[in-house]
Amino acid sequence: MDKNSALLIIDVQNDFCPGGSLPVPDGDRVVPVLNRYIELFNRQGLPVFASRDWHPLETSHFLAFGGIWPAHCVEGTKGAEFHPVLKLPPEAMIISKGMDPARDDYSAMHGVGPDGAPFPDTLKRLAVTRLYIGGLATDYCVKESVLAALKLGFAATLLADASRGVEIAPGDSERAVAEMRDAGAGIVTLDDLSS
Ligand code: VGL
Ligand code: ZN
Repeated sequence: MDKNSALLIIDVQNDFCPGGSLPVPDGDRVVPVLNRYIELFNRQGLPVFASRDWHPLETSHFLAFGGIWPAHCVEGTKGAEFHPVLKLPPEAMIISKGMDPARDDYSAMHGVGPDGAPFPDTLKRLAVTRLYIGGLATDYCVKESVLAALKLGFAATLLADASRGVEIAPGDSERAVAEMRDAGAGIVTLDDLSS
C-alpha cells in the first residue's frame, strides 16, 4: 500500500451477523480476516475507518415503513454495535450513515464522522487517495461504497476475502464483484498486500 492508502471496514455490526435481524450468511467470518487487515494498516501507520449503518427507529428503509428490509441497526441498540470480536484500534474513525428517515443510503461516502464532517471531506483532509474496502454486505453497502468512491475520484480496492453478501438472489455477490471490477476497482486478498 502507498502512504495515501486507508482501510474502510463496512458495517460489521451484530445485526448483519448470524443471530442478528438481517444476517448475512457467514457474515461473522469476515471478522478474523478484517482483524489481520487492521493490524497490517496499523503497523504501517495508515488510517482505519469503520462505517456503521445507523438508522432511526422509523425509516422508509424498513419493511414496516415501505422499504424492503426488516428493522436492523437501529441507532443505540445492541444490533447496531460492531461485532464484539472486531478489533478496531482506538484511533479508528467511525463513519455513520443511513440516518435520513426518508431514503435508503447504502454508501459510506454519504456518511459523516464524529465531527459531523462528510466522509469524503475527511479523506481529502487526510490526503487519502486509495481505499481498501471490505465488510458487509458485498452486494449492498460494500458495492455502493466502492462505486461511490470511484465516482468521487478515489482509487478503490475490494478486499475479496473480507467481504460477504446478503445474496437475496443467488449470484448477487458475484455480480456485485463484476460490477465493481468493471467500474475500475482493484480486487485483492490478504496475501496480495502482506507479501
Ligand atoms: C446494508 C441492507 C440494508 C448493508 C444496509 O450494510 O449492506 N444492507 N442496510
Ligand atoms: Zn440499513
